[in-house]
Amino acid sequence: MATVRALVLLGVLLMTGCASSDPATAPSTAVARDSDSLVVAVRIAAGSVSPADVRLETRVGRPIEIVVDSDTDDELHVHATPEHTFPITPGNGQRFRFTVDVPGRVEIELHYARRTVATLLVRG
Ligand SMILES: [Cu+2]
Repeated sequence: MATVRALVLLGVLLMTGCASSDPATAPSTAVARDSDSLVVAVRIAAGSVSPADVRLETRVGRPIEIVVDSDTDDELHVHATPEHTFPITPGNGQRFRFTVDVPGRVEIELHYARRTVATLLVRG
């Protein structure tokens, strides 16, 4: 755990998000894992967003799938190397899949809502 904590601190020092977000500590129930990929369910409804900066751990090369239900347009931004930007439109079950190639801390943001939905700690 000391290594993990050091990585998180390093990430905080080295990386800055491009949108501010409210810090949140409550774990989300909107996250499920299947056998080979990390699935994060995101919901945008009536101006509110969930989850609120849920912290998840994964590893380099493991597929990550964001499943979005939304009632509005937005832009999903994955602060990874390389970064990914996905357009969100109104509708349910929008799936965006990517992998992260570089270990570190990866924020997943909604730019229009100006919220961080998840922060991934990606291990090598
Ligand atoms: Cu961003």
